[in-house]
Amino acid sequence: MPHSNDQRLADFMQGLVLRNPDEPYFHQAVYEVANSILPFIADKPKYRKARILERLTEPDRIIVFRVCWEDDQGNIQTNRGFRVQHSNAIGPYKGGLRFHHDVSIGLFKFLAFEQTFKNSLTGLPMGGGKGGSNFSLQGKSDREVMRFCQSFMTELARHIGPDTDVPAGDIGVGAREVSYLFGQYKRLVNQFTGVLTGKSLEFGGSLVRTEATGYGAVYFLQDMLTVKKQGLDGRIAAVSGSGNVAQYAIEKLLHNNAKVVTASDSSGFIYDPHGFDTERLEFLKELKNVKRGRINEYAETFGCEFHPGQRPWQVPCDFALPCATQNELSAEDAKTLISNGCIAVSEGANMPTELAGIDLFHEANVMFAPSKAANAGGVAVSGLEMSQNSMRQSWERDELDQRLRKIMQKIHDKCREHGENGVTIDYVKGANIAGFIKVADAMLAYGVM
Ligand code: NDP
Ligand code: 2IT
Repeated sequence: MPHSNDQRLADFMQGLVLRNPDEPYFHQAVYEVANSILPFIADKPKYRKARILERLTEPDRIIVFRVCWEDDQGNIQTNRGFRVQHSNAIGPYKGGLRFHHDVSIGLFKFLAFEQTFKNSLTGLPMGGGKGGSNFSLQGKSDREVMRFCQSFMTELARHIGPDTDVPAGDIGVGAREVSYLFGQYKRLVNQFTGVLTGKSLEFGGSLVRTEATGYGAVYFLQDMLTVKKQGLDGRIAAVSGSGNVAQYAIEKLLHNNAKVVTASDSSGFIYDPHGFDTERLEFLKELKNVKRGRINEYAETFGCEFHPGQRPWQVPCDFALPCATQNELSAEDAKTLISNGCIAVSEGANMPTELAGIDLFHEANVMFAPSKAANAGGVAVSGLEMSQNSMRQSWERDELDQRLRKIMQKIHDKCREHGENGVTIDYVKGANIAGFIKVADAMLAYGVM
C-alpha cells in the first residue's frame, strides 16, 4: 500500500522532531517545505533514493562560541556566538547575522535552512547560512557595540571567507555593525576581500543593498497583483516593523502611490490614517537609524495613535507586509485581515506568518508571497555586491535596481510555474519546489556526502 502524502509528512516530521527536540522554529520551517516537497518527489525516485530532503534537514555544521567583551563600566560581559553553515551545494554559505537577546540554535537552524532555498531562488551561486548572537543592542553605547563586534569577529573570522562563508546583516546588524565586523576581519587576516555584504559604499558596499529587501518585497507584491490585473495605486497597506526592511518597503509603496498607515517595533504599533509621506518616512529613518528611539515618538510627533504591545493587523488594509520578525502574524490576525478585505500578503520578514495563518490565506484566496521568495531581494543584491567585489568594480544605481527588479520577477515566475493550481497560485509550494530543484540536482551530482 503506498503511503498517503499526509502519512509521509507525519512520519518525516516525527523523525525530525525526535532528532531536533525543543526547536519549534526549525520544525515549523521544515514542515512548510516538506509539505511541498514530499508530494513533489513522490514520483521522483532519484531524489527519494538519494535522501535529499533528509540530508537537507541536517546542516553541514554548526559553530557555537564564547564572545567576551568589556562594557563601559569595565565589567566583563559574556555572550554566545553562532554560525549555522547549512548548505554550500550551489555556492559559499551566505546569510545574515542577527544580534537579539532572544536567539537559539533552533532559530538559526530555521533561518539557515530557509536561506538555502531563498538563495537558490535568486539564481545566483550562493549556499545558505545564518548566525549571530544573543547580544542585545538596547542600551549599548557605540563603543560597546564596537568592542562586541570586534570580539565576535575574532572568533568568527576563522570560519568564514569570501569563497567559504559570506555573512551580512539581519535584525540588529546594520551598516554600523557590518563596518565594525568588516574592519576587524580585515585587520585579522590582512586582506581586503568581499567577506561581508551590506558594507558601506566607501569600502566595497553596493548601491541598492540597503533598499533591496524592502523594495524586493514590494516588487514581488506588484508581480502577484499584475497576474490579477490589479495594482498598488491608491490602495492601503499595513506594514509591521520599522527597521531596514520596513523602511524601504514603505518607501517603495509610496513610490507607487499606495497609502501606508502602520509601522511597529517591539513596543507596539502606530496607526497613522494620514499615511506616510516623504517627511514622515524621513522622520522614521532618523528615529530608528540615528536616534535609535522608540516608535511611540512617531505617534507623539505626528499626533496619531500608538497601540502599546500590539501588532498592526487589526487595521483595515488591502495589503499586509509583515517586516519585523518570525511568527508575528497569527491565525487570529489572518482571520482579521481577511475579514477586513486584505487581498495580498508579502512577507518582508523571515517566516512572519504562522502555518495556520498561511492555510487561512490560501483558503480565502488571498495572494500570499512567502518570505523565502518575497524577501530574497536583499540577499540577491548581496550576491551582486560579491560579484562587484570580485571584479573590483561598482555598478550604477539604475543598473542594480533593474537587476533587482528582474531577479524578483524571475523568482515570481518560477514560483508561478511550480505553484499554479488551476486558477490560483500557491506561491509557498512554488517557492519550495523551485528552490529545492537546483540544490537537489547539485547534491545528486556530487554523490554521497
Ligand atoms: P532591523 O533590526 O533593522 O529591524 C527589526 C524590526 O523588527 C525593528 O522594528 C524591531 O523592533 C522589530 N522587531 C524585532 N524583534 C521583534 C519582536 N520580537 N517583536 C516585534 N518587533 C520586533 O531588522 P531588519 O529590518 O533587517 O529585519 C526584519 C526582518 O526581515 C527579519 O525577520 C529579518 O530576518 C528579515 N530580513 C532582513 C533582510 C535584510 O536585508 N536586512 C533580508 C531578508 C529578510 P525593536 O527595534 O523594538 O527591536
Ligand atoms: O534573511 C536574509 O536574507 C538576510 N538577512 C540577508 C542575507 C544576506 O546575505 O544579504
